Parts: sequence; C-alpha cells; structure tokens
Amino acid sequence: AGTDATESFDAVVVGAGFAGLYALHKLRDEMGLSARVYEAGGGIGGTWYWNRYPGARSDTSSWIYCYSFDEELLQEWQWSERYPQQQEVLNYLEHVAERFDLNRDIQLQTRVTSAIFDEETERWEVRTDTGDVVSARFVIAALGALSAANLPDVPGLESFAGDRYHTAEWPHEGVDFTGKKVGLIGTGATGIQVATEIAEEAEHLTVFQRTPNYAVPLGNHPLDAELRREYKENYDEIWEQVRHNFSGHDYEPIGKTLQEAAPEERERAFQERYDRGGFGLWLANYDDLLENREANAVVSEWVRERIRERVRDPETAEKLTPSDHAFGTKRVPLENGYYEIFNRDNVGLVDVKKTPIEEITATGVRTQDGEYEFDALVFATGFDAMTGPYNKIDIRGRGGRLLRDKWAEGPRTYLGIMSAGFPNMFAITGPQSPSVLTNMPVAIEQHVEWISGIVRHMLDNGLDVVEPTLDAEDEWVDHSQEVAHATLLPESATWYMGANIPGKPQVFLPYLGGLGPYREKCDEVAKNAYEGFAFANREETRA
Ligand code: FAD
Ligand code: NA7
Repeated sequence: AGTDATESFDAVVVGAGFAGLYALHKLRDEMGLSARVYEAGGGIGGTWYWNRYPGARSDTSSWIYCYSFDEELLQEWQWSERYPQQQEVLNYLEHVAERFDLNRDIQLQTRVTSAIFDEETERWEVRTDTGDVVSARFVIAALGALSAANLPDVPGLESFAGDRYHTAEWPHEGVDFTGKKVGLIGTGATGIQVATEIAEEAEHLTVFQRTPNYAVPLGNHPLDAELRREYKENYDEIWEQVRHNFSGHDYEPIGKTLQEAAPEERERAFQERYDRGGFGLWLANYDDLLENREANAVVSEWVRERIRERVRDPETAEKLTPSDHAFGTKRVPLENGYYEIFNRDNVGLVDVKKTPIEEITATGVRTQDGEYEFDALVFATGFDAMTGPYNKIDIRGRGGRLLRDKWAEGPRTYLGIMSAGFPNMFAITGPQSPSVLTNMPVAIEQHVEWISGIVRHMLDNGLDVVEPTLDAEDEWVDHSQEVAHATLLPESATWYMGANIPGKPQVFLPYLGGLGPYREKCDEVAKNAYEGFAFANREETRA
C-alpha cells in the first residue's frame, strides 16, 4: 500500500509524561523495540511541564508519587517534602529521562495530529503538526488523562486587554502579580492551590466560584533524614500495599461502616484525619461513605462545619460551604490556608451560580450584579478530562472509522486499554481504567507492564495484530458503568462524568472498581490466553 511515511518504528509513543517515559524505557530498553516518542510540549514531564502555576504541587506523598520499577532510583532519589512542588516532580522526571537515556528518542514540540490504521499493511501511519509522517506497528497513547486544558467559552473572552492565563499553560518565566488586581475563575483542586498563593502577592484577588468544594488540609512538611530512611527501608511493603489496594495511595478504609461507629468515635476519626492532612477523610474513612447517602451526610456536614469555623464573615463562609453535592463525589482538593485567604482585606468571593458571568470585557468581568476590573485573569477551569486528548487527534481504525465518532456517546474500551476496531493501539490510563481515581504513577506502571506483556506475547507467538472483541468491550463498558452507579459519584456534576464540558456525553469516565481488583482482572485476562482479545496474522486476514 502507498504510504508517505519516511521512517518506520515498532512503536510510536504519544506523550512524554510519567507514562510515555516509562513506556519508552520498557519497549526500547527491555524489549529491544525501536520507538519514537512525540511530545507536544517543549520539554518532557507532561503535567509537571505544563502546570507551573504558583502553588502547583502533588497531592500524593512524594515517596509514592514516583516510579517503583528501579530499586536504585528509588533508593537514590531524595524528596524534600511530603508533597513535592511542581518543579521538584519535574526535576525528578528529567533525572529519570537522563538516567535511562530517554531524550534521544523523544521529539519535543511535536503534536501528533492523526494516526490512521492501514488495513492492508496493518500498520499505523502517524502524522504530526511538524509534517512528520511515520509508520508504526504499535501506537501507545500516553496522552495524559488531564492534559487537554479547558478554557470555557465565555462571551468576550478575546476582548480582555489585560493578561490572561490558564493554570495548565503557565508561562515558564513565571508571573508577578505584585500590585495587580487579579480575577480567578475556578475553585477546583487547582484553583484552591493557586488562589492561596495569588492572595499573598496580588493587590487584590477576586475568586469567581461556581461550585464550593470540600477542601481539607494538605498537611505538608519537610522530609528529614529520619523520615526518608524510614520509607526507604519499608519500600517493599509500601509498594506491595499501594499496588494492590483501592487507590494506589497509602490509605486504607477503616474497615467498618459509619453506622458501626459511635458518634464520639466518628468525631475522633474525622478529626484525626483532618489534622494529619492529605486524603485521609476521603480514602481512609468509613467504608460506606461514598455509597451510603446517610453516612455521607454525616461526614459532609462535619467538613462543612470546619469551613464555617475558619471563615470569619458568616456570609462568605456560607458561600464557601458546599450544599449541592456530597463529600468525596468530586475530587477532594487539598489546601494550605485556602479558607483563611477570605479573612483578608484584599480577597473577594463571587458566587457565579447566583450571579453568573455575563461577559468578559476589555477591562474585566461583568456578572449579573456588576463589573469587576482586572489587570490579569487566571483560568483554573480544569480539563477536558480523559477523552479530550484522544478526541483532539484524528484516530482512524478499521474501515476509516474515527475514534471520536465511535466514542460520540461515551468511550468504549476493553479494560480501558484498547478499543475494538483500533488494532495495536494501547492507552495508558485511558477512560474506563482506574486512572484519575488513583495515585497515577502506580496505575501507569501497571498499564505499561501489562501492555508490554501482551506485546511480548505477540512477538513470542508470531502474532501480528490484536484488538478486543466487541463482546468483551460491551461487557466492560457495562461493568464500568454499573460499578460507578453503585456509588454516589455519578450524581455530582464533575469532570469524572464529563459534566464540566458543554455537550460532552455524561458517562462516568474512570473505572471505579479499584486499582487492586482491576490489576487482578487484567492479570487474569492475560493468564487466560488474553481472554476477550482477538489476535490475527497478516496472512490470515488477507486469506
Ligand atoms: P501527562 O503528564 O499529562 O503527559 C501527557 C503528555 O502527552 C503531555 O505532556 C502532553 O503534552 C502530551 N500529549 C498529549 N496529546 C498529545 C499529542 N496529540 N501529541 C503529542 N503529545 C501529546 N496525580 C496523582 O496521582 N497525584 C497528584 O497529586 C496529582 N496532582 C495533579 C495536579 C495537577 C495540577 C494535574 C494537572 C494533575 C495531577 N495529577 C496527579 C495527575 C497527573 O496528570 C498524573 O499523576 C501524571 O502526571 C500523568 O502522567 P501521564 O504521562 O499519564 O500524562
Ligand atoms: P476542576 O476540578 O475541573 O475545577 C475547575 C473549576 O473551574 C471548578 O471550580 C469549576 O466549577 C470551574 N469552572 C469551569 N468552567 C467554568 C465556567 N465556565 N465558569 C465558572 N467556573 C467554571 O479542575 P482542576 O484543575 O482544579 O482539577 C482537575 C484535576 O487536575 C485535579 O485532579 C487536580 O489535581 C489536577 P464547577 O465545579 O464545575 O462548578
């Protein structure tokens, strides 16, 4: 078949974050395959390359927000804090890229624009915005679940004459807000981190809030030699735990329901978790909080009380207190003095559910109750999560079918790893895998290792192409929706549900069955001769 491809690889990997870097190392260094990585950014690191806003840091403990595949790397790398800042995670990933000599196969500032499966040759033709056309047997989509920034289509957006920023596309040289009037739109995990920093620096900050959140303390602290020694000595156990538990984080549920605990015991349990900081209240709480409405109401009200206590002005406190969704059904933000910024004279809060933003003007933002003037506008408005990065690429499988058309009513995958009709294309932390509901490096390692297992199986057995059967895919789609709908999570308007993007189908995107059970399922599939996958050889398909 005719092709414009100028180079040919065993695998093309798209994206050079945690996922793409490990995929390259695995395929190239451990399996001996030829591989090229394309990365849209001007550097490697993915999330930690792009999200340079003040206050950006991981909400996962540093000692498990990293790779576990290399014992020496684990022992040598020194994290400085419980929750590393963006720059520290980026330094880590740059170190990994150097250590494993990855950079020579990564082409930066190159966005993949299309990937077309040629049924004749059974290879993918991959095109980029720099005019590259290459051919690959395998495509590994390491696109990131949170890499397509969402800038809402507010009327007048382009007319704003001041400086405009999105947190996920932050300027490398940084931004000095000293003496500036700043408007911030969005109060998710990111908005809460960035607001706390901007409040310190700007002359005035106005926070535009659509949905108040249940933010709980981060509890950051430096790591001294003693703490570092402790986790390094216990790494075997730590990884064993996080690989097999629900979330890949070092948290475990209490092991009983809220009903089974007396009120004083609950109070103590909540307070301890709040004081210690981190996701404890979310991921290490009573077992039924995300399924049982009554149990959830207890913890929701408890967190609301903490918010009210911390904000002096009762009217502002009430605005900041969530009332229309249940605790833990949206991604719980971690904060470090967020509520206290509203006790300052230079910070204001606008409830845009009550007084919606009507337009952005040359000088600021106009809501239903008036005009606010700004020198700078910051959008912390999140991402077109999980499917966004796929939909931005023209991915054509068998019969020239576009993946985004196949996914028009929601993603359809088997195990979140492959989609029928798109042979030899694998997703890392794709939709319908645990992905964003986990500590992601752990989920990423599981995917990369599982994918390299199936590729190894194909190489060893002389199999050319693989794709899931439609039956296996349909079953997985139904199962992943069933698991989600047994909880309270789909009831909230979240990016987990696609609800943050106008027109996006409302289906629960990540797999909510837990990372440990998911890993078992994937291992079982592999053990049963890759049950649910169909392999074929070129000769057979042609015959
Ligand atoms: P990414 O790091 O997103 O990398 C994907 C890369 O693919 C990007 O660099 C992108 O430019 C590139 N790409 C996408 N499409 C194309 C294309 N068509 N062509 C070329 N390149 C392309 N996770 C946690 O577990 N704990 C946390 O505390 C945590 N905090 C977070 C905080 C923020 C602000 C954000 C945004 C995310 C956070 N995450 C966290 C999730 C985080 O995304 C993952 O932990 C992890 O970094 C994902 O790695 P990745 O390689 O899968 O994706
Ligand atoms: P989120 O959680 O999607 O938060 C985005 C915020 O922006 C949220 O408060 C939204 O309100 C708000 N938003 C979005 N669009 C609008 C419009 N049009 N008008 C007003 N307000 C709007 O993204 P984050 O970046 O905070 O977090 C995403 C993940 O990435 C998380 O895991 C982080 O760790 C990193 P809403 O709640 O939808 O009413």
